[in-house]
Amino acid sequence: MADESGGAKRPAAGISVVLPCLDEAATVEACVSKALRGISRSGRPGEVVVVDNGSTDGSDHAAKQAGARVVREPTPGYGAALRRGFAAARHDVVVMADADDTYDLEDLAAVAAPLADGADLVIANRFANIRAGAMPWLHRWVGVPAINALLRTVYGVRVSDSQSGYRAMRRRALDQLDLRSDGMELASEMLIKARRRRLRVAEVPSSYSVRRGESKLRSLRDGWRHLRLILLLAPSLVFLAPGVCLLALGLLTFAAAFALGGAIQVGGLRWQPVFAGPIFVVLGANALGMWLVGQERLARRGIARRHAAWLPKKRRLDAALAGGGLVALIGLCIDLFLFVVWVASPSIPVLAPQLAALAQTLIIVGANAVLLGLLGASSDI
Ligand SMILES: Nc1nc2c(ncn2[C@@H]2O[C@H](COP(=O)(O)OP(=O)(O)OP(=O)(O)O)[C@@H](O)[C@H]2O)c(=O)[nH]1
Ligand SMILES: [Mg+2]
Repeated sequence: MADESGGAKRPAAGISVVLPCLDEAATVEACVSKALRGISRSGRPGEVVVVDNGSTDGSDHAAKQAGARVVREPTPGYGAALRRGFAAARHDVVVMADADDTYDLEDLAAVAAPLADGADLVIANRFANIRAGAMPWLHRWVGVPAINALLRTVYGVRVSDSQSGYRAMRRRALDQLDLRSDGMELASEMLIKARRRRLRVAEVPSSYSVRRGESKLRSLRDGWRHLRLILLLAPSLVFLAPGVCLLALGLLTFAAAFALGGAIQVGGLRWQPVFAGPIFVVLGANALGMWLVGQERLARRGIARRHAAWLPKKRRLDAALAGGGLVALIGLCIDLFLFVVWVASPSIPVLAPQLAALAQTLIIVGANAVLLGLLGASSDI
């Protein structure tokens, strides 16, 4: 952001409260009034920004009447609305909450307080005081604990209420987060990126009241969007772990195919390991290649560690071409050997199926390494 004189624009030293709002005519006015009282109690200047996505019940008018600045966001969704609100906010401290009167906005100074002690992001923990009937059983005992546990296991995020929509942060932290989600999964994205960028996250006890008006949260759709985001930002989980397992399984299967020389008899079933080995090895090697590419993409955006840092960028394509080419060449040589032996003698040599499977596997894995190297290099340009 630059001002008219060309210098960096400094945010004002007050509080911006951002409220995404979609058809909340019953409550938005009360929320804006409470937020303005909360700002005034904090003793600092401030503003309330309501982000509307085409409400049809007059929410925008009600918000304006109550003293909010209303901005509009064409892309539908909670995350899109919040990101628009963050961009429009003029103050250094940004507080986000809902426009459904479930959060105690008069107490916003308490939520923002840890920022003065060095926190970058503060989460208001609704579980400290949930009013009867404020949160459906499924969300309270299944949805939120499941997302908490996933975030803790996959990313080491340790918060009691990962889905709280009442949060405070500084402008600098918001810029570092570089948020991109359009939907409710923005709540998880914020925590994952805060953790990856080593921001300090604090929690304060808060409360959660019964909502008036219709909830915009759809448990299945939004639950899936959270899960998808958690997986997509974790290439080690999606690619590395399955890749290592498949590769190990493939190598074991190949070893069994060579050692046994034929089928394995399990009860009345006969199993030919020679057919399974190539499938496991090719899938495993592909997953590992995709892990490298995915990890590099996230590292470029500052959200993952660079695992291929030991190999300078300009050497990576050469390494992929040389390594992949060599592996494919070994496969071709085995094929050539089998062809020569077959031409020389009319009978099929011992272990020929195993050797042929190994040859095709090496050709595919080598060629894929070359292709992945080209893909990685082209995305660097
Ligand atoms: N502008 C805008 N606001 C939205 C959109 N979806 C949800 N919101 C607002 O975002 C806030 C959070 O949505 P809620 O429906 O309260 O979701 P929730 O708090 O997880 O669920 P409840 O506990 O049922 O309230 C509310 O103020 C909504 O009006 C959207 O697409 N656009
Ligand atoms: Mg709500």
